[in-house]
Amino acid sequence: MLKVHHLSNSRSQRILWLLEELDLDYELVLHPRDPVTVRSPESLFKIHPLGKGPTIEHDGGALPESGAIIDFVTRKLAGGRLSVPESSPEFSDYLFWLLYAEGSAMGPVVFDLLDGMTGGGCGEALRGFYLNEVKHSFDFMENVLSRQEPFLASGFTAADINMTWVLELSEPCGHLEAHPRMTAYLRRMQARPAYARAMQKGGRQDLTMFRPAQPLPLT
Ligand SMILES: N[C@@H](CCC(=O)N[C@@H](CS)C(=O)NCC(=O)O)C(=O)O
Repeated sequence: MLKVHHLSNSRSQRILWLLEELDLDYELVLHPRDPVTVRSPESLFKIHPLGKGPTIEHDGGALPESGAIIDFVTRKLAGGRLSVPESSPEFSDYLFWLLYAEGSAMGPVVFDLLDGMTGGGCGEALRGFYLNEVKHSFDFMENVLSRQEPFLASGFTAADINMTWVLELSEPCGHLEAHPRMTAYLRRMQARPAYARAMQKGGRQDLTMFRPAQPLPLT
């Protein structure tokens, strides 16, 4: 059976949401974050050398990386449901949004998060660069969502699941404040019944923990 390794309060929540949307059976293994460093516990490194959430196990192999997991699950375990076939005119758009989430959109947001977590560890030059990247990327997404919603005109896909986490993580950093379409989209995604079921299984999500009052001892 498919096993999902979920790091508490993390983007592995999106894999639970995907599986709930697809109504697939899975075994959930919860890995609580280290309470001091908020990083992965040792138990995740026993599953895969990268020690990241999400990681899945299937047929004796371990697979990390959200986009790879989503593609694997939709195509191999769900007969293509919630993905887009090569024959569709939306195939390239689907691939773009599925991979843009972690390939480009997330990077600058994570820099901002790390800057906050380390009490300004990024420094002025890097801060200017990543904030500009966040603005450029978020204005682009806002523009797309003002023409169509969700990200593919034909309807909800697994790419929305990958994209939603980017927006969720961005919200406590204030990046959605000037982006009303993205905020409305996020609320609609969070209102899906499968999202609520996944939340119940994955445990409470509190992303404000990435805005600590004191700098964290990041390792
Ligand atoms: N691009 C990867 C990123 C994986 C990743 O960095 N996951 C975070 C969870 S939000 C993690 O494992 N953090 C704990 C750590 O690195 O110690 C994906 O989408 O799966």
